[in-house]
Amino acid sequence: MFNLILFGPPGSGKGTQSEKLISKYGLKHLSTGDLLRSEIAGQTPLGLAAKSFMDKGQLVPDEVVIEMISSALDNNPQAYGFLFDGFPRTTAQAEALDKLLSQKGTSIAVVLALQVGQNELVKRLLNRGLTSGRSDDTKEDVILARLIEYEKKTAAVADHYKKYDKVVYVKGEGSIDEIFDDLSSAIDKRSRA
Ligand code: B4P
Repeated sequence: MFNLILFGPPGSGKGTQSEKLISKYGLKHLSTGDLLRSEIAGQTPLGLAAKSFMDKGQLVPDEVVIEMISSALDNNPQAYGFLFDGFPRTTAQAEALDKLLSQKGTSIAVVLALQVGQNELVKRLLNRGLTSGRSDDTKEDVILARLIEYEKKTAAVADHYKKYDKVVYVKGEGSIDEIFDDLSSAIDKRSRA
């Protein structure tokens, strides 16, 4: 199996690049943001609980997202590999993911960390908010809260994987195709290693 994490702050291009990478590398896309939004659309109890956090720009509690990922892994036994998008977002989630993968006899091959400046992130998210229908993209205070959550709780996930020499930084500003080429080269190098 080849498993990778696409990592970066909100608006760094994780969702955008994931779509292209899964089709090139035949990976199963697991986006906790998408899974949570589909629970909200289905008005499930999990979705209703998650919405109150997401609307404020806060992270959803670890146990909720870990359980969602655990089920998604169990439901895809034939996958060649997984692309994790927006997960893990805390050190506890990273430790839980490592454990779940090791129980399946596999691990994370590489963490691709997209680097984008804060002004560009805010601009992209507000711009997406014009058309996405996502309430967490329309209010600047909610966007700033998401960026603060990222610095406070998520940035440490890169430190967790640096201990195992798994993090590759990729510039996340420029054209979508240029960034995709850089991500692809990083994957090709790691999959040959
Ligand atoms: P997510 O759905 O993961 O969303 P995101 O981080 O906001 O966006 P992403 O990074 O994927 O967006 P993209 O850059 O592709 O999370 C939403 C919320 O769900 C979180 O705030 C949290 O509450 C909750 N949540 C999710 N996972 C969780 C977890 N594991 N634990 C706890 N809570 C969790 O796109 C942004 C925009 O930039 C797009 O409009 C795109 O077109 C544009 N763009 C992309 N690349 C560009 C480029 N190169 N140049 C210009 N624009 C670009």
